Amino acid sequence: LQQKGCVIWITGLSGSGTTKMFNSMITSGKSTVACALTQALHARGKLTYILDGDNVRHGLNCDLTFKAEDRAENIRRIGEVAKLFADAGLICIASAISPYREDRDACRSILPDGDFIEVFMDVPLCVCEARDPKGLYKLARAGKIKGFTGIDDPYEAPLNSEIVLHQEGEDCPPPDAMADKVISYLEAK
Ligand code: GGZ
Repeated sequence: LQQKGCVIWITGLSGSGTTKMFNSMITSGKSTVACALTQALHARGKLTYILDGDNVRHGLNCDLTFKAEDRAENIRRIGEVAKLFADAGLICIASAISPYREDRDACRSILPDGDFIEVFMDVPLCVCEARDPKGLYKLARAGKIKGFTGIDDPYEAPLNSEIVLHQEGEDCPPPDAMADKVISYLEAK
């Protein structure tokens, strides 16, 4: 197997990748971009594994809440598992809100230089909230979900991520186009 492992870390608000097509909402958040990316990598013969915060919280991390210390532990575990996959030579795509810079940087620090590629889904809160694919922002505004990222819990935007995927309102690029941007970065490296 001739493949060098690495971790592609996708961070951003909940609903930060939802796209609107033909007047209907398609939820293509961090997870959908992760899927598009994995397909594009498979087409190039690369082995990948997706670690999705929302999914991992059903199993490995089912003991964790959304309090700051539990989010930190969620991210720490995802980071450690991602490192194991990278050690095994896979491209591990981790997708989680990962709202704290310190937690993301800790995941970066356990990997060799250059092997942690941070992808920031840079979407304004108002856009995510307007899209609200799962109705969670509405519930958070109504006080039915406490400590929701962006509403009454912080999101610390990356300062130096390797890749920034911008999306604004109607101009949201489809997940494939976003995946292509990541692929171009990897090829250039
Ligand atoms: C943020 C929450 C919360 C709170 C439930 N805050 O968009 P989604 O719905 O499908 O994905 C979100 C997911 C976030 O899990 P992560 O493991 O990525 O979070 S973190 O990295 O901060 O640990 C969202 C849903 O869970 N969700 N409650 N309070 N998102």
